[in-house]
Amino acid sequence: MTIRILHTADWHLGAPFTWISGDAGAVLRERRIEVIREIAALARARQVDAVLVAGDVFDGQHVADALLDRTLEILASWDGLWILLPGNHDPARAESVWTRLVRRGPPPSVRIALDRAPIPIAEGRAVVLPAPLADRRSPDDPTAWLDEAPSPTGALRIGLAHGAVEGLVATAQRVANPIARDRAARAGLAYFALGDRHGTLEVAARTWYAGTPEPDEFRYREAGNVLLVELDGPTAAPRVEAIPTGRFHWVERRLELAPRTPAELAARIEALRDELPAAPERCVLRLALDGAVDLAGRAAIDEALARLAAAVRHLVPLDELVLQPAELELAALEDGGPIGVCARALHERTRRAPSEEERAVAELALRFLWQERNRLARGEGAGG
Ligand SMILES: [Mn+2]
Repeated sequence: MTIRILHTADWHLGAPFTWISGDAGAVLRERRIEVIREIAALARARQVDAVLVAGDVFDGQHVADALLDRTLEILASWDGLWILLPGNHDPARAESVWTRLVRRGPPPSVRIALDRAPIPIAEGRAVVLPAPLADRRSPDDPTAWLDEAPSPTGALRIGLAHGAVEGLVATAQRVANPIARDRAARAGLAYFALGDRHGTLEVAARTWYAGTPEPDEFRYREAGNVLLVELDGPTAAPRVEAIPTGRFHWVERRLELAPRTPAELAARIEALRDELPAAPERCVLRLALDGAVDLAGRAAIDEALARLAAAVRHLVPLDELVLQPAELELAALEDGGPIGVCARALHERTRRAPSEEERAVAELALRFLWQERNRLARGEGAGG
C-alpha cells in the first residue's frame, strides 16, 4: 500500500528580517508562520501518513516563548504525525529550542527527532531514519549511520537529514554538515528527505531538497513549495509533486541605463512592474542600477523609484549609477552666485574624488543643488 508523506524544510520560524525596514518585515515574519497552517491543511486534505520537516524549523535557539506556543497551536490543527528534525540553525544541544519546546508539552503527534533512532510511521509500514544535527557546523556526515541503521523487515526506509550534498556547491573549502551524494543508494532508502538548501531540487536519485515553503532570499527561483511524496515500495521510484505554498516572490533585476530623456528613464523603471511574476505587493524586489545619467534623468529615476518602492512589498535598490551632468545642466546652475560656484566645485569633485564614498557624497550634493535650483525656478522657494 502506498505511503504518502509531505516533505518540507527550512521554516526558519522567528526569522527577524531586521534588515527590512517598515511594515514589510512584520508582514514577512507573520507569513512564515501562517504558511505552516496551510501545510497542516494540505496534510489533512492529502491524507498523508506523516509530515517530515527536514531541519531549520526555527531560525535560532532564542526565538520567543510566544512563538513556540503559537507553533504548537498551529501544529495541533492537524492531528497526524509531525516529525521535526534539528538543523544547523536549531541544533539539538543539551539546552536548545527543542528542550524549551519539550517543556511546553507538545502533543504526542509532534515527534522531535533528537536522536539517531528510527521512527516508525504508517502502522510500521515505513520507518523514518533521522540525522539530527547537534552543532551548527560539523565536518562529519550526519547520515553515515543510515547505512547500518536497523529497520523491520519489509518496512520502507526514509532518510531525513539537513546538510550540504557533496558536490552541489563548488567550493574549495570543506563544507559543513556534508551528505554523501549516494547515501540513498548506500542506505537502501526509498526516499531521502533533505533540508538546508532553500530552493526545491532533486539532487540525486530518490533524494530531494524540499526548499523553504515561503521564500526568504533572492537566490532560488524554485523556492516556495512543499513536496507530496508517494512511495509504492522499496524499489519503486518515488512520485514527487511540488505543491506551491509561497506567497511572496523574491525577485532580482538589473538595469543598465544610459543618458536618455527623463520620461524614457522613468518608463524603464515603470516597465519593471509588468515583468514581475506576481502583483507588486507580493514581490520583494532587489534592483541593481548601472550606467550613467544626467541630472534631469537622475531626478526622474528617483521619482520613479519612489513610486516603485511604494508599489512593491519591499524594494532593495543597489544603486551604482554614475552622475554625468550635461553641459547645459551645469550652465543652468550658473546663476552668478553661490549655487553656481558650488555646482562647479561639486562637479569637479565627482570626477576627481579620491574615494568612491566621497564621489557619492559630491553627487548627492549636486543632485540636491539641482532640486533646489528647479524649485526656485518654479517659484516654490527653498526647502518648500
Ligand atoms: Mn535553512
